[in-house]
Amino acid sequence: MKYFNAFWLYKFLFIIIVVSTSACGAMAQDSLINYDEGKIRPYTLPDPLQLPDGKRISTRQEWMQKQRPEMLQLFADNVYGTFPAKPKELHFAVSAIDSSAFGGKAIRKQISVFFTKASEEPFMEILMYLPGSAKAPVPVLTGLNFYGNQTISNDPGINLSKQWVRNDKEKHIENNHATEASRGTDAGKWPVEEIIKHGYALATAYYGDLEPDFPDGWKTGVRSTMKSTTGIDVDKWGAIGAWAWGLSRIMDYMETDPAVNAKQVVITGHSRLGKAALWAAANDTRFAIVVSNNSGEGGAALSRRWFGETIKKINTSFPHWFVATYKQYNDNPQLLPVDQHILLSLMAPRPLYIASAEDDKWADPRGEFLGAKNAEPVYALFGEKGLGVNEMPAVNHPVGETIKYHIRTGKHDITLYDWEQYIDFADKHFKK
Ligand code: GTR
Repeated sequence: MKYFNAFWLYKFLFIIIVVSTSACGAMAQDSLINYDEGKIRPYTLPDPLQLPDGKRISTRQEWMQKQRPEMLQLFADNVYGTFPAKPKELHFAVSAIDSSAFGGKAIRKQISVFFTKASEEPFMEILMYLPGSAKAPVPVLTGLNFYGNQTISNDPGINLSKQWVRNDKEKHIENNHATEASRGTDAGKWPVEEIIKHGYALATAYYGDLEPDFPDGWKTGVRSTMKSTTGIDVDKWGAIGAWAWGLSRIMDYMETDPAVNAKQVVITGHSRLGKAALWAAANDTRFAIVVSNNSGEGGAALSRRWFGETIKKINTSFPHWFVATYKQYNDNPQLLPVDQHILLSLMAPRPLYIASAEDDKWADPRGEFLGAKNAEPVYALFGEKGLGVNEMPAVNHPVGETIKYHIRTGKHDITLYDWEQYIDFADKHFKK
């Protein structure tokens, strides 16, 4: 009996130890995520105007010729990887044009972008709507979508994506494939008629055409399929790099379409696709205006702030998004030679809009605001005005000029309110 008791006692103690250590482990993990401003340790941001040799720059020429290329390279080496050039054999096939979309208000075009000589995979499909009434070439809003082109509208003429798509019951994505029922399931994020009404074209493509979003997605994405063409190994760039590269290929198409004004293309992106939009626009200055919606960690939010998602967390949840070097900063963001305000500075002097959502604490709204704020010195070199305030504005009160910022009420999302601000912003800067 004694032996029996001792056995159960040991077993009981063993269970307690196992349970408590795993609980502690979970607590240690959780405690890495901070939502308390008071707990943020002091940090020093790298100065965008200080050259790596310590010298400070003071002119726009020095920025463009010396500092900008250095900073872009630091982001390539430490965060997003190489950004391959336009493939020589890139070509397009406009597969369908229909001028009866939205009751004749819009012209729908679907364009296959072939990345190699062969007119087959690998390719990306652009869905485009143009205002039906436009006489002159129109400005464009462009951005990638999350679940396939057919999800952005109920328009039955949109080709159904055939690629791998993340399963989602509500969006009717089953067995990792889009179904007919998935049409229009993301239409709330894409106010097509509103965009057309304001005289803009909309161009989008499914991000999974470039790389399916899971750790092994590179095996079928452009990092693999384009390896022999670009000469760039798969580990020299990440999934965000692949998506960003696709945005530049959309831009390539815009330059060939006489119905649009390729000098007035606004690049947009929500969340992880906001990160991709920023990286694309940093590399590709053909994008005239840059919009980042709730892009958070690895997007517009400062990494040195310990609030919401962290470098460690993002690298753990999404090991395929960035290059391996980025993981070296998991526990030491202060050692990163750049921070996200410098990524935003790479947009200068182009108009830049950064947006947050009040309930989107994970993306660190204040960190996004400070990212924008700390890009101001570079914009000032060009005589361009930034936010014009030092503190975060009230919700739904956009601030700024060439750099603009808002925090809207509500959750992590891209809403009609957000699009309305971006259209106003583009109208103002394109002097429409
Ligand atoms: C989250 C991720 C964020 C953001 C978001 C999204 O899970 O942690 O960095 O990118 O996904 O893309 O919706």
